[in-house]
Amino acid sequence: MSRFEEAKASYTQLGVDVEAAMEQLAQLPVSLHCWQGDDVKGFDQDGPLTGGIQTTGNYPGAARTPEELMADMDKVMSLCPGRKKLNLHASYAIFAPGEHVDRDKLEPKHFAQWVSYAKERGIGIDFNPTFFSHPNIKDNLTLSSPDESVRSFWIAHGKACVRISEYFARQTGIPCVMNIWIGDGLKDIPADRLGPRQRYLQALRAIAAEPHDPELVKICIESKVFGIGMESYTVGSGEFALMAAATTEGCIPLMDNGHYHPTEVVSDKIPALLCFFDEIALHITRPVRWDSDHTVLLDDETREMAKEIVRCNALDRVYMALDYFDASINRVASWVIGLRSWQKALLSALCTPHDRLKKLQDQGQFTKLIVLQEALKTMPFGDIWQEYCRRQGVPCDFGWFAEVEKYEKEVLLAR
Ligand code: RNT
Ligand code: ZN
Repeated sequence: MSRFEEAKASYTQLGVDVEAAMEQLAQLPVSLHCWQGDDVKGFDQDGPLTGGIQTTGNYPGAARTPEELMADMDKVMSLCPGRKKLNLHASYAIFAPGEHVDRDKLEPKHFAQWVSYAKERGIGIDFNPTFFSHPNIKDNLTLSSPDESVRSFWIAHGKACVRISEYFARQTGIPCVMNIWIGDGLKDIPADRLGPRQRYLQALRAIAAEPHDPELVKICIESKVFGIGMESYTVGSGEFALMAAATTEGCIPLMDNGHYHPTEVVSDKIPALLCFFDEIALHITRPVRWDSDHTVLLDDETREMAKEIVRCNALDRVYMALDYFDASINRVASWVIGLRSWQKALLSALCTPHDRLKKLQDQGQFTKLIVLQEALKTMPFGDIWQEYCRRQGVPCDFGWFAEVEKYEKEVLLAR
């Protein structure tokens, strides 16, 4: 018997159908964030990354143009199993030579090249209005600014993005998840915590009221605990974003697992929100002590999040997107490590006998439960993963990096 056949037999004994697991995983789209390739710079402005987030590191080879970014993403997708989706930010608009429009005036045509890219590869597109890295951020505020002209500029941006999202969905035939994250906040002690939140809520509802088909455009709101330079107060806090999503028609909460206090875990929040929302969305990242956006790995919390999605039977209710940016290592490798890690976490979750484990919990057999949970940790999962990669036509864990090294030498270092 091959190693795979042997491993499969061990799983069968546990009541796990690995063939079904692999088939199911192959259908699940994971959204690949375009911003890992260029340190979240985008193409619509030359300034630095500002507005509460920061990339660290200066590894050579960052993408400078849409062509370079597209080529890098192709390399990533060729090295990762599973279905993908493209996750774009509005700042990645592609203008005709000499053309430039501000963010409140963006139109579908500015993303036509991305649509062609997605269509040629048979993938959907997710979208994000870009409320950072822009001169119209006044005192670190956008949608919550007390300045009416600032606020209306950003509301117009949000509305333009709803229209562009619907265009993506219609063109690709796949619904578009549009996520709103604003870095709005204050460095020091606030004098008014309520006003900015009321303005943000009103602005969010104005954006969500832009006419759209709710089956095609899924508007999300992402919370955060704090941002760089905004340490004392975040307008879009956890409670705010959750309640805003709950009370705004067609709005979905998005949890980024880097956006909570260090001992809070999103894995525990997933089933909590699934009690109330038909659909939820995730940004999968790796926080190290804070929202550091390290490359996603197959670590305990990554695995636990995947387990929750699977055992809540919520694979069709959770939109999964990667969100991190590491400029300290090869960016293409970072992307591949993260996407493959999440795929592994999902496959491992799909190869877990959840019914059996749940039953032990419900029967109060806690000793047996912990014994089985520990035994599962050393099951021959690697052989299942290896077979999955083989069937998907991508290299194994020991094989893919050679291709990235070659790509670095031939393409990235020539930039
Ligand atoms: C920032 C948020 C947000 C961004 C992207 C680029 O802390 O996580 O989702 O990372 O929109
Ligand atoms: Zn995020």
